[in-house]
Amino acid sequence: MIEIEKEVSPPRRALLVGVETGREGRWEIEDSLNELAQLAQTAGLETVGREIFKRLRPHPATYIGTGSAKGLADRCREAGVTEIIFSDDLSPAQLRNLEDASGVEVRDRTELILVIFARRARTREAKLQVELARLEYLLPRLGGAWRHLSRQKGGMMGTRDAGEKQIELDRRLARDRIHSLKKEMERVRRQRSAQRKLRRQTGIPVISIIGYTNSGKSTLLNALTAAEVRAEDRLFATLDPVTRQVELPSGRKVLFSDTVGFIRNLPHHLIDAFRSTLEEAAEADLLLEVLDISHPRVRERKTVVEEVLRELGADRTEMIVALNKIDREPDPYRVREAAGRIEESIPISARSGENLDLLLAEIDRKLSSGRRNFRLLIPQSRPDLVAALHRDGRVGKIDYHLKDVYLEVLIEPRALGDSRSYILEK
Ligand SMILES: Nc1nc2c(ncn2[C@@H]2O[C@H](COP(=O)(O)OP(=O)(O)OP(=O)(O)O)[C@@H](O)[C@H]2O)c(=O)[nH]1
Ligand SMILES: [Mg+2]
Repeated sequence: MIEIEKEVSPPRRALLVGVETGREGRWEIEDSLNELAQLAQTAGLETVGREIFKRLRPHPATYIGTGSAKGLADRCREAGVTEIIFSDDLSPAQLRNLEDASGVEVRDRTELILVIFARRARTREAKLQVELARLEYLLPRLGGAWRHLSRQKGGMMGTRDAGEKQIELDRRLARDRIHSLKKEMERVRRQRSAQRKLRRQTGIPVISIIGYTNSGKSTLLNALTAAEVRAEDRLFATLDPVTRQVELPSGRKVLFSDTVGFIRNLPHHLIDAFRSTLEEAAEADLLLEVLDISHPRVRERKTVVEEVLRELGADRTEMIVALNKIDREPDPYRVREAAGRIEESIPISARSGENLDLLLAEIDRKLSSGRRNFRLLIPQSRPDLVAALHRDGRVGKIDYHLKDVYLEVLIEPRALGDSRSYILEK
């Protein structure tokens, strides 16, 4: 059968491997290994060492070169390593060759992220998405296990054929499953888009909290709404979207939604599989990006977020940036510098609650900027419309007549809904 559930169970000792091509700086490789170590920890692995190899171009068979692969094998034996994690993506052949050379399991970063997602998925939708992503990742890699088998029985007539046949069978099964998962995801996508439409009709604006993983999105949602979303010092603590209602200072009600975080080089299989979740985030009325200002690579992370948004077609949605974790940043100059450089940004601490009032006021202002004054004459038979105008707009004047209600309201045109038919011309 196809091995979908290749879980990591502790204690397992990992060696992290990065390759420096000379095109990136020393810093960059250190950073990506730091992030890889965090991913490994999240997956329940103990990191026992790091190796950085220098290579201008990846070696087609072993990525790091044959000599280095031998060195790596020695290092694994010395340190009692049970698996090697590569910071770059490896081809199926490179994976196999490196496993042969080292005698331990080899994974690349994409697979590690997939393992974490699989562990974190709680809802049926998230589980479907993860399964789809993993199968798509595994499909070209099917065959490794059978290669071992045919070699063990080497020389026996026909086993090679039997192995090949089994690979073909596995591939077909995987493809069938991918097909049915895709169909199911399409259904989920349609459902979500129908729900979004309904929500639009209620006129309550949706604000999506987005940002790099571990930047503090869930902590912020918790601070704003007393929601109890799991927030922890791990990568991808949140996979399933959570939405909560909040009242802004003006009395306007909005929905905040918190969802899966972004990461540098987000594996493509995951972007595709999580499209319905990510689209939900991207189609908000307003994006609230949370940036961890205490992280040394703030700029790069902001760029990553922008790239993912572009990919989702959401790069033109209005955005406010929360520069989070100011309680942890000892250098006030750095915060001021970032606030000056990044448009529409507000320094906050989701943990201490500092400046959350400013953030809410800014969101209020941003949402109100599209408001206009309307004069309306609503029939008494439609108290629902009058209630909606009170909820979504600011009612300046109201007069009850025999059959109608006269109102002057400051409201966004798109929030008018059915009231649109009762606008009084000048
Ligand atoms: N010092 C400090 N820590 C914070 C702040 N906000 C969040 N954190 C911590 O940062 C870590 C990550 O917070 P989360 O809210 O889980 O981050 P997230 O963006 O939801 O992360 P994912 O769901 O994994 O993408 C947790 O340990 C939080 O306690 C803050 O303002 N100050
Ligand atoms: Mg979270």
